[in-house]
Amino acid sequence: MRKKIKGIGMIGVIASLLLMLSCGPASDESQDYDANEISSPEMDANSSDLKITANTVSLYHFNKTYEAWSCGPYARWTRDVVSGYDLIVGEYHYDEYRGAKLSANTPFASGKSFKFDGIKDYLVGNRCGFYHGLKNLPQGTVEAYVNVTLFSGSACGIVSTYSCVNTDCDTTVSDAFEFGVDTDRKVFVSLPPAGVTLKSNKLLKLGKWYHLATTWDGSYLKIYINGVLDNKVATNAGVGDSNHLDVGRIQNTNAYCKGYIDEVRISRVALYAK
Ligand SMILES: [Ca+2]
Repeated sequence: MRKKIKGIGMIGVIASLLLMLSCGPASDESQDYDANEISSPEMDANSSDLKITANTVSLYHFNKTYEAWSCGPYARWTRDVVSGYDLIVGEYHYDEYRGAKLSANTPFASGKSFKFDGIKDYLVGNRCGFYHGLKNLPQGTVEAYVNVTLFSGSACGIVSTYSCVNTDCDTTVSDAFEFGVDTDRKVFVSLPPAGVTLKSNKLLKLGKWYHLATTWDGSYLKIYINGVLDNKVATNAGVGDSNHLDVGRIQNTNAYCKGYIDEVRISRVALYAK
């Protein structure tokens, strides 16, 4: 009997160790996701990072933030490991660091994600006062790991790009690109200049991690969920030039995300083609 209990104890210790190894550091909120739901070709449970390829335009691991006085207001930003097109998290003068917070809740074994509270949290492409968006991409992929926890009156904006007419950005032109999860729990992507919108067939569950990708290849705009093609629409439209890029918000509709976003990667080719 005693031996049996001891055996169970050892199994418990081993199970705990395996759990620690597989889950990484304790999260600030429970990791409510199903590992089977995350099975994209790029999923690597032993890594905190998506990969950089020759076709990667931008990649944000969201594992760290940096702070400095060096470029105008005291700012906190997160790094684009490919192009240096960093994203500003908050500027002290303006918002007292209001904004998204690093979180240990990530589908990966280590690293961090960004937690967005659904109340004006978003990251914006800006480094030392120089805003940036995306250069024209006739073909491309935008992807991220996303865990929507709640819809608080708006969709969850994952990535949007747009152009501001003046430096204060109080006048914008139509978004060039919108990618998010709508309040009906369907993934959506829009190319407003072309008048093209696509929604997923699949309904996402709240509180679960998914790998969400949208691709455009000159023939089709597509949505992939966990690496599986979900829906597509015929269009030759691509994503045009922009001078701003937001993560966690659809700019034109102020659709702030409530949930977690990790590993945003932008590529100049359509990945996941089938
Ligand atoms: Ca990460």
